[in-house]
Formats: sequence, C-alpha cells, structure tokens
Amino acid sequence: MENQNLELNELGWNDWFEKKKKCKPSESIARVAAVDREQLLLVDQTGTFRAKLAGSYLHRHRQPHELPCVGDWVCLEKKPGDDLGVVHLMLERRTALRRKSAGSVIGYQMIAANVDYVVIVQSCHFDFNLKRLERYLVMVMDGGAEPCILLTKTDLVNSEVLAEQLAEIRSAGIIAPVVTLSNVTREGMDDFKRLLLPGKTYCFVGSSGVGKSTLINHLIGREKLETKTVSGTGEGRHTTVRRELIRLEGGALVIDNPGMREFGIFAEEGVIGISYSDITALSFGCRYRDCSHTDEPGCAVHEAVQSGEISRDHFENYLKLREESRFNRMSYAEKRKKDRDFGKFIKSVKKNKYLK
Ligand SMILES: Nc1nc2c(ncn2[C@@H]2O[C@H](COP(=O)(O)OP(=O)(O)OP(=O)(O)O)[C@@H](O)[C@H]2O)c(=O)[nH]1
Ligand SMILES: [Mg+2]
Ligand SMILES: [Zn+2]
Repeated sequence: MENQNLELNELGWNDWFEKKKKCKPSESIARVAAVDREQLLLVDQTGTFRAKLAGSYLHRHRQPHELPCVGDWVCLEKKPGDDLGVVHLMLERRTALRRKSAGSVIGYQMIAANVDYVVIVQSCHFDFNLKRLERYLVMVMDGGAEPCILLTKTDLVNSEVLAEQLAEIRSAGIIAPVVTLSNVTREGMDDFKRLLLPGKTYCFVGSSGVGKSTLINHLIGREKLETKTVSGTGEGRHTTVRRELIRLEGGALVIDNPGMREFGIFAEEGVIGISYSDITALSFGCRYRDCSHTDEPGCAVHEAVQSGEISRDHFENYLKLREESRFNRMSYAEKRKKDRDFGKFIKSVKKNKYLK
C-alpha cells in the first residue's frame, strides 16, 4: 500500500478492535498488508514498512493459523531510526477466512483476517458451479464475513445462459447479493464499484483464471497486479501467488488471492455449518478431513462432547439436522430407494430369530 497519512479507521480499524486492543504503551498498532516469507509488510498512519515477528512470539505460537496473515492487526515496537519493526502481539480476529490445510489431516490455513466481505468470483463461462459456490458460502459464513457473489466474463455467454445461472443460484435458496460483470466490455463494473464501501475490507476468492486480478487492476485504475496474458505460457498455473491488501481510491480495501484449486469444507450442509459453527470449528481438529463425527478415531467433536465442552443435546440435534438435510437433498428416486431399503431392513429385523 502506497498511501501515506491514513487514519487507522481508513485501514479498517473500528470500535471492536479498540476494545480488544492489548498493546503496551511503548507499542503501536499496524495492519498486515502482506506476508513475505519471514517478513511482514505493515501499514499504519505513517505509511508502509517492514517488520518481523519477535522471537518470543514465535516461541509461543507454533500453529500456522496463530501467525499473522494479511488483514491482521498487530502490536509492534519500532524505534525511530529502526527500519524493521518487531511484532509482539496479534490482535483477536473479528473474522477469519480459512481453509483446511491441503494434505494435512489437522490444522487449517488462514487465507485472510478481518475481512468484512468475501467476493466469491466465478466465471459464467465454463466455471459456474453451484455446489462449489455453496462450499465457498459455508467457508465465508463459518469465518464470520459477509458473502457477495460475482459472475465474471459475461461477454462470453449469451443472456439466457446468464439468466439460467442466476435462477439456479436463487432456486438453491442462496440469498447473498449477486453481481455480474465483464472485465472486457466493462458492463456491470459501475454497479460492482458501488458495492465497495470505504474502510471495509473485501477479499476476492475463486478459481484460477476467473478474472480476479484483472478486475482489481480495473478498480485500481492501472496494471498493478499480474494477470494471465492471452499468449502466456504456464497454462493451468496460478498467476497470482501473493496476497496483498490494497487501498482503492474510493477508500475500500481489497485483497487479491491466488485461485483456489482445492479447499476443505467441513459442513457441506450450508445452514448446519452456520447454526452449529462451534461444531464446524471443532471439526478442524478431527483426524480425518471427511470425519462424520460418529465413530472415527481422533474425532475432536466427539472428544468435546465427552468432556462436556459441547452439550450432548446440541450434538444430537446437529446429527439429526444433518440427516434431515441429506434426506431433503436426495432425489425422489433416491428417497424411494431408501424407503424400500428401510422396509427390507425392518423385514430382516423381524425375521431375525435372535430378536424374538
Ligand atoms: N473475456 C473475458 N476475459 C476476461 C475477463 N476477466 C478476465 N479475463 C481474462 O481471463 C484471464 C485470467 O484473468 P486473471 O485476472 O489473471 O484471473 P485470476 O482470477 O486473477 O487468476 P489467478 O490469479 O490465477 O487466480 C486473463 O487473460 C484475462 O484477460 C472477462 O470479463 N471477460
Ligand atoms: Mg490473479
Ligand atoms: Zn470428527
């Protein structure tokens, strides 16, 4: 971020953080604009500068998600003349956009912190996928941010295709705002710009190549971010590899992201993930990525029920709701089959001589 002399609230600071602030008198506050290997790029009222994490911080925080990521607020020490600040504390996160670590069975990976809105980008040209959209929505709401759906590349499909996709979104019961635009004809661009509020943080997520960086470049008004060139080699590679907090002229703060190829979602069943976010959060700790929390070893949810951290009633309601929503999503044919199977099951139980 190149801007100078901004108030902290222009960088996203608000009362919520003010109440959580635990800095020492000698420390100041800054926001993480980017993370580059061992160094942090921070931004505060004075501008941007580099910082490192204090050794004691690293010693106390060993989990990847405990380390500051783009969007985090930190307390740091920086003496006049020092060119490198030293970060001593990370403030509690108001929202967290995170995914299960790829390849790892435990732990999760932070995408961005303290994001107000997540813009879920899909291209209406060969990328639109309702199931994937639902998984993104769960991820967003699980982390406490507001979702906004954006369909790009409208110049490449006819209006019927686009209308069909919009209808599909609505008939799936998704109520998040939906915007459509073309980065080529710029149709829809002004409507999208109107959604961006000063001092709010917007994180862009979606598959590689859907036009996230192209759009952000349009918003900035110049080619700051690298985008895939038409003649570019390296097809299938992610063009964006770095996340950086950028302040737009209008005052909104945006974070670009590399395209996401795979990300773990715990509660496929949208609503359940939201009403039972405690269970969703705990499932980060389950040994298996697709843990059903019924009888798998290393199940963090089961452990929480055992220890009383989660009430058994709450857990049983969760299981019941999950079953119901699975049943509701089944097709008519599947339901008929399930009923038949259940009938057979009852018969076999009745036949079972050990039960008589
Ligand atoms: N026709 C058309 N092409 C677009 C549009 N938006 C982006 N593109 C093109 O799509 C390609 C990929 O765009 P990027 O902005 O690099 O995509 P990205 O989402 O940032 O991709 P990653 O950084 O890999 O995640 C580029 O060649 C863009 O010119 C659009 O609205 N219409
Ligand atoms: Mg990009
Ligand atoms: Zn589990």
